[in-house]
Amino acid sequence: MKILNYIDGTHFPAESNEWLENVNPATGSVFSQIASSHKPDVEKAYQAAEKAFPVWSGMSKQERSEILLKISQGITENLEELALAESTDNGKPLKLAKSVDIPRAASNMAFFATAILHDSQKAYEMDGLAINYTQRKPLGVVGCISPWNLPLYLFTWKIAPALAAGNCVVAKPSEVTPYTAFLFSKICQEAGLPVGVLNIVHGLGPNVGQAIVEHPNIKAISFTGGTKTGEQIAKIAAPMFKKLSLELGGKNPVMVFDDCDFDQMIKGVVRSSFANQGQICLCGSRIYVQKGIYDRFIQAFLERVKKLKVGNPLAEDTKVGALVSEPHLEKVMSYIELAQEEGGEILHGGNRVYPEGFEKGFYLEPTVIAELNTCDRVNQEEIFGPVVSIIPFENDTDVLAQANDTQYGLTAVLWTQDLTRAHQLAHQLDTGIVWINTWLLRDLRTPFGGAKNSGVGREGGFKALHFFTEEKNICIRI
Ligand code: TXE
Repeated sequence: MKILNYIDGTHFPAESNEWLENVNPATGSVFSQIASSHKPDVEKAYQAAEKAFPVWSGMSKQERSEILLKISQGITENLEELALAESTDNGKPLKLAKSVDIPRAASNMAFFATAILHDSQKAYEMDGLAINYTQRKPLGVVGCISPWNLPLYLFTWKIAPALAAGNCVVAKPSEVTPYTAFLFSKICQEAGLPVGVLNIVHGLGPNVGQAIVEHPNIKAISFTGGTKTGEQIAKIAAPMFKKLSLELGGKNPVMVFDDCDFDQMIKGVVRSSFANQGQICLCGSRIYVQKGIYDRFIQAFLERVKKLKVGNPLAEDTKVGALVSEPHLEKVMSYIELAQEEGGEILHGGNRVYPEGFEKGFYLEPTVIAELNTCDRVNQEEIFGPVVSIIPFENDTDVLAQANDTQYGLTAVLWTQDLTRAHQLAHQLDTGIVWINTWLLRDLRTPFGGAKNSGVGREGGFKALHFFTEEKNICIRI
């Protein structure tokens, strides 16, 4: 199979006719070829987007909304095929792709398709002297760059608000997981999205991603990925005064207090540790447990973790699939080695798994480490795999200081029945999101993003729509 670019409503190989191999992480074998594009392909995509802009931005919101809703419906109708593609490309359990990734991609499209109909602007009256109102215009051509962990979910999370607001898009999915974006382009065609409105260019980050960021007429960049890549993007985009929305890494603390609902908490912490093989920027990788329940926690947590079945992502009972690629597996395993060098004790896991019939896949046991301190590298750097570290704590002050002690500030999770404590800590945590007695419960209207080195700006709700617009104040003398 060949994964082609989608430019000006047509599928093309890269101009250079170069290809990248696409590997199925579950089997370790190549299953498709990806167009390996470069600057000229990005330029072609930009030209198509620029040409389409007057038509798309000139349509009524209602017309745009109807097309985006058709795309959402197309995703739902093709759920089985998209879920299988996502699992094959990424290694995630098929069940997860079916229940989370693909339905969420459909919701992203539907959410912004309808949000655009309900947006409104403020007016500012000046004591009978004048009235100001605000006009919001689409920016023009914008760039969306997405990662491999939640491929279609995050791809649509960016392009849906960009398109709804009236922009045309040059988008680049991760070269590691381009399959669902390719299928998505066909859904857009069938839904009647005018040609050139969305252009998808496949290829490597430093070739395609960088060409999008460097393009002088691409007015805004919405990026989700690693913090280092975010830094490079910011360096290029800043002198051109581009708008930037950056969703970057995390090293999220989970705080478990003596007074929590123990059963709910254990289920929740297993999920926040190992969902999607721990490859979600929102996963909790530092688990702080209050001393009074530390031993009970370790016993109950390990009991559950040992039951998580690792293996073939397509099997019904698989809970932990394959990691996304061999280099990524190696990166994650290097942190397990580092943990031991730093004095950590592996309570469970730590080894590569070779399931029968899938020996060449990239599987790793869910890994639980103890005896490390917050300042150790394993507790400071993003591992982005099924690896968690458990650290005991005394009291609220102690845990708050440790939770905030990293360069990251994406999410934090509190497990406690004490509402006062929950509010007090939630207010003092330096993160963009705090979940209390839950994890990854998402309302698409809420601001989504990180503090500190976890990002710049917020996605979600009207904020995401507004990011893709230019605001104009219009003042009328009465
Ligand atoms: O991400 P990259 P990688 C973290 C995670 C992971 C690390 C590296 O810790 O181990 O980042 O992963 C494109 N200009 N996250 O290297 O490279 C790239 O092609 C423009 C956290 O896979 O940041 C892809 O489409 N674009 C994370 C996208 O950027 C460039 C999700 C993200 O890939 C580029 C993924 C460049 N110079 C990884 N270089 C999260 N926040 O959820 C690469 N890209």
